[in-house]
Amino acid sequence: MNKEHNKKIETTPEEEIENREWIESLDYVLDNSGEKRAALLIKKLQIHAQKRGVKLPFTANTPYINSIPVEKQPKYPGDPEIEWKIRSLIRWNAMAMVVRANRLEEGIGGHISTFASAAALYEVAFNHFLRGRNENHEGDIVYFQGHAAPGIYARAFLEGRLSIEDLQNFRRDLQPEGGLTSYPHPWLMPDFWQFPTVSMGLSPIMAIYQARFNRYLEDRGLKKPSDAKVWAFLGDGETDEPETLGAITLASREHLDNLIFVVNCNLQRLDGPVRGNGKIIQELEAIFRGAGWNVLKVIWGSNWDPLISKDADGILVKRMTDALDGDYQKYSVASGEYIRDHFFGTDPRLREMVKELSDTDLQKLRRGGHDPEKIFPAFKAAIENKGSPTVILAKTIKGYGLGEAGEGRNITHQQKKLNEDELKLFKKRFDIPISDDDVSRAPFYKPPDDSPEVQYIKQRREELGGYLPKREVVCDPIKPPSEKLFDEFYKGSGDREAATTMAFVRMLAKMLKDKNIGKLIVPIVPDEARTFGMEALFRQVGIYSHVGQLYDPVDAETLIYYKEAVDGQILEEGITEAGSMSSFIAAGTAYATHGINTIPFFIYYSMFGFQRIGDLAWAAGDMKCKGFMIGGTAGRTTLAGEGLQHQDGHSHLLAYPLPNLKAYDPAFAYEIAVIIQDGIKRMYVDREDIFYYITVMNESYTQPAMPDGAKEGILKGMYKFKDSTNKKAKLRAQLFGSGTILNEVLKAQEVLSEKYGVAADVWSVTSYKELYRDGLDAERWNMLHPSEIKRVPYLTECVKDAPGVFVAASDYVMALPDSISQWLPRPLVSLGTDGFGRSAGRKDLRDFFEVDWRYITLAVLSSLTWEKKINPEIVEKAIQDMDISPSKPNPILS
Ligand SMILES: Cc1ncc(C[n+]2csc(CCOP(=O)(O)OP(=O)(O)O)c2C)c(N)n1
Ligand SMILES: [Mg+2]
Repeated sequence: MNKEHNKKIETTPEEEIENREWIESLDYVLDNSGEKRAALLIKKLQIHAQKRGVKLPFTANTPYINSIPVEKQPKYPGDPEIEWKIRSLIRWNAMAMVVRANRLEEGIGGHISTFASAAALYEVAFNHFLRGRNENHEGDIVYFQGHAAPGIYARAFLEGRLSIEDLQNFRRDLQPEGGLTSYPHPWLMPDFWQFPTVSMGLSPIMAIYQARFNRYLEDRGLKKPSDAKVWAFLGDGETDEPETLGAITLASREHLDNLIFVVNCNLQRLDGPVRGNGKIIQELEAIFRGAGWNVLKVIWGSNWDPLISKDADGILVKRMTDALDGDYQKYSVASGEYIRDHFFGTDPRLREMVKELSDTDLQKLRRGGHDPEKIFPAFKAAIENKGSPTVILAKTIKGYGLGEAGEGRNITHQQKKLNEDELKLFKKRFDIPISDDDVSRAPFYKPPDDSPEVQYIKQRREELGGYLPKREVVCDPIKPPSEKLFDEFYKGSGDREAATTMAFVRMLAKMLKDKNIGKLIVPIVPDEARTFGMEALFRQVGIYSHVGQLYDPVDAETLIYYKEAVDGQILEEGITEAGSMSSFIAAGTAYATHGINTIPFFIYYSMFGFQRIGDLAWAAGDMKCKGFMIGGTAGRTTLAGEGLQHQDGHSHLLAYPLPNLKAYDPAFAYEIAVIIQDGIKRMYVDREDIFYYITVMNESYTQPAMPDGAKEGILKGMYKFKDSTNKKAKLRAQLFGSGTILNEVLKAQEVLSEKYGVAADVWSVTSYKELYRDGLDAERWNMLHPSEIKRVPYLTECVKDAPGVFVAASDYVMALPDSISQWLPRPLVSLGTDGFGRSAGRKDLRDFFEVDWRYITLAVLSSLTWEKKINPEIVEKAIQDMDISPSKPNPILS
C-alpha cells in the first residue's frame, strides 16, 4: 500500500457541513444564474481571498474526472450494439494478424496490445468523426499511432479494402504480391498510408505544423477555407519525446482549432508504467492547459456515473485523484476484492458507497477510453471547440481484452503470441463467431457483405465521405518557371563578387515573381533570414501571420521592414529546425495531401540540418516529400569564426543514406541555377519522388559564366571546369574541387603549372553522392549481367583518358571523395575537413584542415613521387617553400 492509502481525510464534521453549505450555495447560483455567473463568483472569491492574504496553491489541474459531466453528454448517435460487434471483430482480426505472422515466421513481431487499448477511440472516430476526402470535402488528415497499424488494417479488411491475403502478408513486404507494412509507410503503401508515424514524437510535431500549413494555404488563397481537422493519435509514453510537446505552444498561439490530439493513456509504454509514481493524465493536462489548449479528459466509463453522482462530499474524486497510475495499473489486473480493499477501502464512506456492487461489478468498472458513450462527447466537443487546439486524454488499459495473456501487464507491449486457451477466452469475451475447433488457427473472420456489420461500416464511411486512411495524388503537374529567370546566373557576375548564398537568394526572389511558380514557393526559415541576406524578401512577399500585423513595426520607416501579413508567403518559424522541417514536410507533400504543388525552400544553418532533424528528413523521404533543403553557411572552413558547433563539414555525408535525396555541393551560381531548374522539373513536372539538399556558402568571389556543355555534368555530379593549358607537360594531374574549395583547387592548378611544371585539369564535383550512386548502380548491373557489355560509371567515363595523379579537395569530410575512388583508374588522394571546427579566419582554417591550395599542391607532388615521377626532395622543398609544418597536429582529432 502506498502512503496515500493511509492518509486520513482531515475534515471535522462541522467543516463537512460548512463545505456542503458552500456547495449548495454554488449549486443555487448555477441553477438560477448559469455557469458564467458561477465562474465570476468563484473568481471574485479567489481575488478576495488573495487580497486577504490567503495563499492559493497554483494548480493547472482539474479534478481527476471526465471533463464533460454526464448531464452534458449528448446522446450517442450510433448503434452501440452493432458498433461493439464491429469493434470486436476488428480486435480479433488485428490480434490474429500478429499471432499468425509470428507463427509463420518466429520473431517477425507486431503489436497487439496498443490497438487493443485504443480500439474504441479509433472506432468512435471512424464511425462518427473522421471525414474522407471527396469532391465535396477535402477530408480530415489523420496521423495514426504507428503501433496501432494492425487495427487499422483490420478495419480496412472489414471495409472490403484489404483481402485475407493482404492480412496474411502483414510484415511481409517482400512477398511477390506485396504485403502490409509493419507500420505506416507511404513509400511502401503509397495508396494507403499518408504519414509515417512510427518514430515516436514525429507525428505530433508534424500534425501541428500540418494544421498550421492548412491555414497558411487558406490565408494565401491557395485552397478553399474548410472545417477539416487534423487528428493525431498518440501514445502516452510517446509524450516523453521532446518533439511531442516541444511545439504545442505554436498550436495555441496560432489558435489552431483545426487540430485534435488524442492521447491514448493506457498508462504503459514498452517496459512498464509511463508514470507509476504519478499520473500521466494530470501531468499532461497541466502541460496542455498551461500552453493554452482545450483539454478534455475521458477517464471514467459510464458505470462509474452512479458512484460519482453519489459523491456529494467529493471523497470519491479525492480518492480517484490520490491513487497513482501504478495503482490503477494494478487494479486493471486485480480481483474485485482487491479493488474493494485497496481503492474503496481507504475510507469507510467509500466502502459504503460500493457495498451493493459485487466483486465482479467492481472489476467491470470501465475506463473512459473504452466507453464510446464517453468518447463521443469529447470528440464532439473537440470538433466544435473554437479558438484553440484540443487534446483528449483518454484513460485505457493496455492490452484490453487479452486477459491473462497481457491485459495491463508490464510484458504486454511485447506480446505477440496467444496460446489456444488464451485465444478461446478472447473469442468468448468478444463473441467472435468462430468454432472452438477452429480457434487455435486464429483465423481471420469477416461477416458476409450483406451482414448488418459490414453494411453499417460501409454506410457510416459513405456518410463521412469515404475511406481512411487513403493516399491519393490528385494533382496536375506544374508549368515550369520561365527559362529566362535563370539566364543571369548562367552569364556569371563579371567582376562583381558574390557568394553562392546571395546568388541563391536572388534566384529565390526571382522565382517568387515568376508567373507559373511564384505563388507556389514556400520559403521557410528558422530565424536565420538575415544571416542569409534574405531580409529584402520580408517586404517583397511578407511573413505569414494568420492575424496579420497587429503592431507598428519598429522599422516601418525602412524599405525592408519586418512585414507580417495574412497572405505573407515566408514561414518564419523562429528557432526550431524541427518545426521548420515539419513545415517543409507539410508543404512538400501538399501535392498529395491537398493536390497543391507547393514548392518549399527550407533555408537553414547546414550544421543544424541532418544531424539535428535527421529523423524528420527520413520521414520526409518515406512520404515522397518534394522540395529543396538549402544548407546555408556551409563548409567547415568557409564559415569563418563560428567555431566547433557551427562549422559543418559533414552534412553531405549525412545526406548519403537518404534514399531519395539528391545532395549537391555547388561552387558557382550557375551550378545552383542548373540544379534548381532541373529539380523543379523533375519533382513537379516529371513528378519524380525525390527531394534536394543544396549547400550554399557565404564566401564572396566572382561567379564565372557557365562553360559550354556543363549542364549534364553538373547534374550528374562532375564536369571539367578548366583544362590545363600546358598540354605538353610530362607531369600531369586531375584535380577535383567542390564548393568554395574549388577556388583553392584553381589556385593550386596555377601554382602547379608555374612552379612545378605540373599540368593539372580541374573538375568541379557538384555531388559525390550522385557519382557514388551511379558507380554502385553500374557495378551492381555488371555483377548481375556477367555476359553483357560492362556498364561504365559516369565518373570512369569522364576520366578514362585523363592523365596523371588524382587529388580531390572539398570542405567536407574525406569519406566523400573516398567513396568514389574505386571507379578511378588510379589511386585518389582526398583532402577534407575531418575534425572539430575552430573559431578562426578562412585562411587559417584551411591551413588547419589542410585543404588550401598549398596542401592540394603538396598532395599532387607527393602523389607524383609515389609514382616515381619526381624526387622526394622536390616535395621537401615545396613543403618548406609553402610554409607547411610537418609536425603540425592532425586536425582529425586535435
Ligand atoms: C523514436 C522511437 N523510440 C522508440 C521506439 C520503440 N517503441 C515502440 S512502441 C514503444 C512504447 C510505446 O508506448 P506508448 O507511446 O505509451 O504507446 P502504447 O503502445 O502504450 O499505446 C517504444 C519505446 C519508437 N518506435 N520510436
Ligand atoms: Mg502507452
